[in-house]
Amino acid sequence: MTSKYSFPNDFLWGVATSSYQIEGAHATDGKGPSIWDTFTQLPGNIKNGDTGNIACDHYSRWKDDVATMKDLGVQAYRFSISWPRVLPTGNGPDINEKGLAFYDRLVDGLLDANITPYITLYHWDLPQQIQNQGGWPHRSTVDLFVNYADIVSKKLGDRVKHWITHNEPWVVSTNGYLNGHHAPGHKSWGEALSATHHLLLSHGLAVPVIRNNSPNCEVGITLNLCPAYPASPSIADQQAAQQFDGEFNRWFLDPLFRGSYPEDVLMTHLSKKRIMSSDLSFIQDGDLQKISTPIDFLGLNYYSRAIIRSNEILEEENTPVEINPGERTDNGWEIHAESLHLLLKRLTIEYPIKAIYITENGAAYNIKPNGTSEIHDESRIKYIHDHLIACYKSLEDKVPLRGYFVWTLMDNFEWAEGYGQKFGLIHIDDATLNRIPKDSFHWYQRTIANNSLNH
Ligand code: IFM
Repeated sequence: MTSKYSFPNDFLWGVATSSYQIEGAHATDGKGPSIWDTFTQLPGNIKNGDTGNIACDHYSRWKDDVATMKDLGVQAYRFSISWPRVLPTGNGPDINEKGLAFYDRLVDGLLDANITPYITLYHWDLPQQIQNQGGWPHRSTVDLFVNYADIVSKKLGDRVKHWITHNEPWVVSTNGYLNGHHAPGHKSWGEALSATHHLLLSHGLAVPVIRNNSPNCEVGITLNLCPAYPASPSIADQQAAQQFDGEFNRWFLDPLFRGSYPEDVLMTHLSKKRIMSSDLSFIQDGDLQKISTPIDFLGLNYYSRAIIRSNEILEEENTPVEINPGERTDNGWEIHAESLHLLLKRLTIEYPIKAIYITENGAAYNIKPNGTSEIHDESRIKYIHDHLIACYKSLEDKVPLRGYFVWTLMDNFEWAEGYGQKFGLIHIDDATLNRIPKDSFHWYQRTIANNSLNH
């Protein structure tokens, strides 16, 4: 029987994780400290004082986790490399061979299980020593990242053919250097803007290095994008939504795919005196050309949209204020699957993007086992189902969407929220760290097996 929602035969089904969120083993086998090891030790930074010291203990249990993914039926697994596990001080040539060997074994284990590895090089765990030297706001970090990308892609590039340079540079710069919610916890517009630029530059410079080390590979970058809609048709609300879109989305898309920063956003930064024009000297001649080196795909992390109202009356300036009208997941993010469809169409129309993967999509629902070994997370199933319909409609509209990765395989360390927000298809028992697949795991398993949504 043909289902109404049958996906193309080559559509890729996957799950995604990241190193600090699942590995644990924070000081094992020669790993150096990352900014998250430091940040989580400071009281008040993370809910309940949680840390990633043990996390899901994936470092020891990876073989079981790969077997579970094989059982799930995913064709691809997106995971990240911990930079300080490979280079304890962040810099070559002091390679921690034991750390690199862990990823070598993991890649082989995945390939043996017929699961294609998608590697993210940077998912936020910067070596602490690099932060001590200035971190992402400092230009020297660019070369250090390229050196790290070179080392990893040289080692794994014979077998790994899908590379993502960075995960969500907006989060790195905004939460890490502007509002201080994430490591390293700084609060400075100047730092946030230069961090963004250096993240993007390091991406552009790493692309040819990875291609050289990994013949016939695909390289891309993952952005978290958030479509913005005005709360009313008023000019003020429309301008506020455009400003939000500029700072959240176009500030990353334009340099990557057009080789320029959006003029309106630059003007806003200057007119609001967030930065002086002389401070923009971190943008050097030739940088934007390097940043816009053509890539093979865009990774899109989509969770929610934003409804934007201007607060011009209150503060006599047009500043976007995000409001959140609809149904929400347990961490307060509005559920709006249709916006994913519209976003995918917009990306294809406005930017020369060859291919897109949804590298993350999923929902926080903090549903616990009900005394049995079952976890009935219908709400997560509905969330993923509805977003897959958005993917399906996008494919019908000829969006070059190649695959979909659920965030995330198992409940894990959700950054400043600690272990309280649960996005996993698998529950982790707090005391034993035993894995218990949720109903959503079994539902996704059937979806993959049928390559369709009707079952
Ligand atoms: O857990 C994070 C992930 O590390 C990056 N994208 C969003 C997820 C949910 O907050």
